[in-house]
Amino acid sequence: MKIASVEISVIQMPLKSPFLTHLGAVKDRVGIIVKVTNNDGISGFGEGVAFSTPWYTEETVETSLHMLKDILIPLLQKHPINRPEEASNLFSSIRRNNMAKAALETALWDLDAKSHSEPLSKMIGGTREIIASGVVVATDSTAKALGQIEQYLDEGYQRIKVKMNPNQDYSFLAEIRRHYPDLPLMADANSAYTLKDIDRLKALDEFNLMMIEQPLAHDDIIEHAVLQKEIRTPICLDESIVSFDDARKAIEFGSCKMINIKVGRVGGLYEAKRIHDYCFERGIPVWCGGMIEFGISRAHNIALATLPGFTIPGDISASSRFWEEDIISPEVTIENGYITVPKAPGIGFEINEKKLQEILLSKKTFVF
Ligand code: OSB
Ligand code: MG
Repeated sequence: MKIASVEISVIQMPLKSPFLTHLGAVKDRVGIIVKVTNNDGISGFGEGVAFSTPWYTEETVETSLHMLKDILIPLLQKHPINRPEEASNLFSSIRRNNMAKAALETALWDLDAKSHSEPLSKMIGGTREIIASGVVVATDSTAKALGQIEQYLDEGYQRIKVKMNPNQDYSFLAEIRRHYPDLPLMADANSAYTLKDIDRLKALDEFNLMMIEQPLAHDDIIEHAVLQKEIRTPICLDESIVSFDDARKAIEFGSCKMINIKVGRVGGLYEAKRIHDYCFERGIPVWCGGMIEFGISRAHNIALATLPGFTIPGDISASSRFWEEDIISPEVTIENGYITVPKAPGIGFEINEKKLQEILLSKKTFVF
């Protein structure tokens, strides 16, 4: 890959409505766009998905920018690579900072797929032409949640995920189930519980949830295995899985029965695919998580979710879920509950340069 330049843009856009979890509210999304251009003038795009504050993982927009500008881009300048698969190994000399790594790595994948005139989904071994779409309801009242669920089901979403915590669990889920007894429903706790809450979590078994996502500590694997033995509802891990080895250990240990794979959280598409392959061989279902992202990351998620082990609808919703106008063209849309996988080379979406310009905070170019 003969890289000519890397351009880092920081953008900011308000969400249509605040995204509420027990850890705080996201109202405005700041994001990082990485554009890697080769000597033939072909560009690949990636997106940094860290938040402005470290509420979900330890990374932030600022730490990602530091890693990209001062560590990862200089590393790539010094050690040219031939294939995007090599980026993961090159970056392994740097501990963690997975979202920064993924921002650059995914841009290299897009560039490589475009320079081979191949869709990214095909390049990584994807087999689906359409992918099932799910959506997240993240609000603080049962009435608002019911209203949003109704709207999203009208729009065709196949599965609803709700945010849950000790102030919003049993009676909240009971009310949703009263209205929608057969709805494919799951709940994400973002680490709101401890092992002291075993009985409380056991009581939720009656709601036939598809899974409970990340009930215990963000970095735990051991106590989730204890909890999983006590509850019937499958546990899905999100925050706890930041690498292939975490996934392997969690499965060997019985800490979860499914995994939410996020490209940013695990450091890129290569690691995401390794986790997928491991789970697929063992019959462990995986699904693609979301990061309240802009269209570029969403496009990478669509490509990832075409792999055969992604058997559960992910948090890959339409551009309109969060944005008045997205930064890609066409925008991601849902039809009968599915997203059509683009056939154009790379991520298969064009950049909406006008929108990108409108929400741009800063830009820096690194010439190779
Ligand atoms: O825990 O999966 C999560 C959003 C931001 C950070 C963490 C999470 C989420 C979501 C929604 O649940 C993701 C989305 O729809 O983009
Ligand atoms: Mg989650």
